[in-house]
Amino acid sequence: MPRKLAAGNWKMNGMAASLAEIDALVKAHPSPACEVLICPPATLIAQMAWKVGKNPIALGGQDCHSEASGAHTGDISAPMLADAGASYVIVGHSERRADHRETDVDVAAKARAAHAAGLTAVICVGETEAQRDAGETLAIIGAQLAGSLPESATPANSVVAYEPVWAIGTGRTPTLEQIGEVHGFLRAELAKRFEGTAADMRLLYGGSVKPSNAAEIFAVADVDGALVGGASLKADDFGPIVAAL
Ligand code: G2H
Repeated sequence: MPRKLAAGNWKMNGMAASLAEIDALVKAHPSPACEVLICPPATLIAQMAWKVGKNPIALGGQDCHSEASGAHTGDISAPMLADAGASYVIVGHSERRADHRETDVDVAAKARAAHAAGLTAVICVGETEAQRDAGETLAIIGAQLAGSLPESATPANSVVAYEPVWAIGTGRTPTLEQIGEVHGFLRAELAKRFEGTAADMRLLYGGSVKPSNAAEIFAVADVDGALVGGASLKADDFGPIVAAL
């Protein structure tokens, strides 16, 4: 498996017509140098899995319940995502933390469920603008990381995505130095827990990644790829981001 990961988070965008983007992406994804992951709405995963076929594009959910099954109207479990063709699931995205009041404890439970279902969990952390302005960024990120990574996490079954909340969908990005500082901090924190193997865990940057800034962000130390929202919806945008990795 390639180390670099370009992950597209379609959020609540995409209907059956959007499957055409997968055809274009399959054609545009030329290189085995990086792994490509698309996390569409759950309604599209099974159809997308059929479209992707044997092409090297992984699929993921955008959230999962912490239980494998049961009376939880409207929720989707990790085994259901796996059954539909997913091999990844995003947990703890700041939009889930804000819209659904998910805590670190909730996120860890979801990641644990993902691991139990054989999925790789993409565990998101990130500070708000007020927290950054207050000089609390590393303390917040450290606490979120410690609280959101379950005991089942390993560098093989987990990916950490740093997504500053103020950079999501705003067109604003941290400086390369700020990204490097947080990613270096994440790596150092992971090294305390995964002695000798922390370098194997992939660290993604997310927040207003686009074709014009992808290459410089990917060149930052300890950035192993990106979690891309708006610019993952069209193969014409996502293709060049993949190519920049
Ligand atoms: C951050 C990102 C995808 P965008 O949420 O997870 O979205 O690239 O649109 O800022």
